[in-house]
Amino acid sequence: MSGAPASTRSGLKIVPGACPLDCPDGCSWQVQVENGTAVGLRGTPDHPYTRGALCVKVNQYLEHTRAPDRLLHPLRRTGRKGEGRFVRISWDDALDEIARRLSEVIDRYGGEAIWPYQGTGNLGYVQGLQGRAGSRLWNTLGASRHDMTICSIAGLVGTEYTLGTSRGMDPEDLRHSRLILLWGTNTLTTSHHLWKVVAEAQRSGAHVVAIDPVLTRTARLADEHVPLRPGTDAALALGLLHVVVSLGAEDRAYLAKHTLGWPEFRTRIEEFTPERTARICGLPMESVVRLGERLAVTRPTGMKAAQGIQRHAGGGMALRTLAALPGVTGDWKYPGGGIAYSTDGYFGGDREALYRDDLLPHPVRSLSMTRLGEALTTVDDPPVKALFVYGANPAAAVGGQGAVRAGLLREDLFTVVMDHFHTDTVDYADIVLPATMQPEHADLHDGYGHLYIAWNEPAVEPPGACLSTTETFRRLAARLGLKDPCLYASDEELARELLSSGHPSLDGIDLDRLRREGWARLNYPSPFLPFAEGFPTPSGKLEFVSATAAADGHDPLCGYTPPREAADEELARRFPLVLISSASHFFLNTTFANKESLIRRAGGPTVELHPDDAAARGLTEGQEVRVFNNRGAFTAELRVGRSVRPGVARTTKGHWSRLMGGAPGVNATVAERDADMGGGAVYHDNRVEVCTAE
Ligand SMILES: Nc1nc2c(c(=O)[nH]1)N[C@H]1C(S)=C(S)[C@@H](COP(=O)(O)OP(=O)(O)OC[C@H]3O[C@@H](n4cnc5c(=O)[nH]c(N)nc54)[C@H](O)[C@@H]3O)O[C@H]1N2
Ligand SMILES: Nc1nc2c(c(=O)[nH]1)N[C@H]1C(S)=C(S)[C@@H](COP(=O)(O)OP(=O)(O)OC[C@H]3O[C@@H](n4cnc5c(=O)[nH]c(N)nc54)[C@H](O)[C@@H]3O)O[C@H]1N2
Ligand code: SF4
Ligand SMILES: [Mo]
Repeated sequence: MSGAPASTRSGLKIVPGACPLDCPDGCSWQVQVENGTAVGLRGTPDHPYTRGALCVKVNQYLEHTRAPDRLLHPLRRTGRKGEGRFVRISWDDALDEIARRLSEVIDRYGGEAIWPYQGTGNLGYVQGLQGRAGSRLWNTLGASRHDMTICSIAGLVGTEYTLGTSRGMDPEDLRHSRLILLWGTNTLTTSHHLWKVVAEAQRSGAHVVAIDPVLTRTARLADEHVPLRPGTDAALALGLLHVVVSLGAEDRAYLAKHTLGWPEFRTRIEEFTPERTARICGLPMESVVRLGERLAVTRPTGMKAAQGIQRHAGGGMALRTLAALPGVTGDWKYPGGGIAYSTDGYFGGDREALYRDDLLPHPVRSLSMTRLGEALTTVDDPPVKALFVYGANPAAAVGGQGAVRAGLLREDLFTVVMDHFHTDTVDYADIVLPATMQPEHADLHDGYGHLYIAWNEPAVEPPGACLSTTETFRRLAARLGLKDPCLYASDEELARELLSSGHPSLDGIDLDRLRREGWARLNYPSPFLPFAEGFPTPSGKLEFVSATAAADGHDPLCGYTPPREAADEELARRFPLVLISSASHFFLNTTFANKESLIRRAGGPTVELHPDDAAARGLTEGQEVRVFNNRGAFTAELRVGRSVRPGVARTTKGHWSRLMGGAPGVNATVAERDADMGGGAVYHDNRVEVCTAE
């Protein structure tokens, strides 16, 4: 197996690993090591999903690990908060100070005054987010819980009401689909390995539709682009079902046997006539009817949605209703039918064994990742007094940037930031800790867009004084005088505990095999019908009507919840444009936005307007513009083009303020407000106006 560590010529070793980044593709990779130095990196050739290719962002990852601006030593702040001036200190000094400050906070305010703020920089089960690295220590201290609301939660909660789980199709089964609906996901940019599957289906005759307010790279390669108004996807789904039902094409046998609440849902569908749907979505009526007719006759229809679509006030309901659509057409019974949102959870590892929530001395509060500014500036019971940021860059990535920065500026807030680079957030740290990068530590990964897991074997020694996340927390536990042996588990022990769940998805997979082979497909059939044995809902059926949703305060019935700002006509008079800030092709969130070669390709911040919107403001291509609303503003270079529909503006996430002379970024305009479900973020439900920059 080529994943196995092997010597290909004297002194050259191939070490199996995996990309740690927040990307559904979860690539398996191989590091070539010669004389202790990593000399090459490639996607694992025989991995069925990675297929030997990484991506434009990660192809030069080794170069990034050796970047001259990499953090190599602990630092202590010398200037005022936010100035970003530091002096080098030893690990002993750093750990002494952190242990002392955390102990003081606990004595005076209690453990909940500590907020372990973990982001998506590394998704690993050992070093990263999936395993909540550090959780055992934070639980022992009784720290506040970190509620991971920034990314996909609204859609996870929404799909779960309908299906009883947020897991759906194996995305690889889209190769069997005859009609593919890509709902608000820019596959070629955000999960390009899936495009190979889609393209395979397209070559064998499948019709591919991109449903996106923006003509993305993906939409250009699709057979059809449906540029609906932001936040109106559930209305479109209901309108398409209206056409299906008018043609009598609903799968009555499936509906009778496998669904709950069809009569009520049918009544709701009947409200969404093509005329009304077209009006809500801002589409020609014919395009609703035509797509509805295609959906009525094409089995299997496979749908892929990702996170972009659910960053609106009604984002949870959107996914809840999309997951219901294949219940009407009966698509859930065919390979290649249904919806894939996230495969998170198919890996049946024992996460609880890593988290050890039983160590909590008492129940603690949760603090929402996307409400950072509010929490730092208003929460008082107790106030947040210590913030430990790792794998995250909230000063750039979180909405309400003004409040976030005001909070981070608090002189009485003790902030530790552990990272690879001097990010916007590092500017606000009291202590900075240098973390290892992926070839330098052990980890275990799954992917949220496929059904494989991978082992990442350390390939080289860390540079400078960098330490892994796990080692940092082990040393901090010792400094705090904590005794519980579980705080000192080695990386290998953690991985073995995770893999010892006895879950059927892991039959035949253990650490020794992963080490040998690099990766494994979880034990699910292919093709895979996830609901062949019924749905894991309370009724055992797909629930158009959900008592669980009703108990949580939502409409019992799947439907359409309009976006908040995007649908606010009063607000539209002041801020006529809905701003979408989607993924950049060259950065991953804010990761890589300091990498010279990628900045060169991405350029600075841009905002794209439709020619009519630009002309109405007397704006022209290439000029510097100010994008603003009542929350904040940022400057960007104007692009004028027909990739956006009138009334929509598009920019990308990721740019760092500190590399733009301290200028605010797009998140200065984004609200700190929750979506309808799970407290999700609302990045794309954001009204702005654009004018000439002063
Ligand atoms: N290159 C690159 N890859 C990435 C990332 C990155 O930053 N860069 N980020 C990673 C992360 S963290 C995530 S969560 C995923 C996200 O993966 P995606 O969800 O695919 O990415 P986004 O760009 O956030 O949004 C996708 C599309 O949704 C559209 N959109 C916005 N609002 C709506 C709407 O209301 N309805 C519809 N139908 N479409 C809408 C946007 O125009 C955009 O083209 O990608 C991951 N992959
Ligand atoms: N306007 C707008 N903003 C958005 C979005 C949007 O669509 N629009 N998308 C949102 C989404 S989907 C997400 S997921 C969030 C992401 O927001 P964050 O979770 O804050 O992720 P990043 O901005 O990529 O920052 C991750 C940091 O972790 C560091 N890091 C990587 N690996 C490690 C490690 O092993 N240890 C340590 N200590 N550090 C590490 C990286 O260097 C980087 O600085 O951004 C959100 N922000
Ligand atoms: S960012 Fe995504 S596509 Fe690129 S190497 Fe990592 S997992 Fe693969
Ligand atoms: Mo994300």
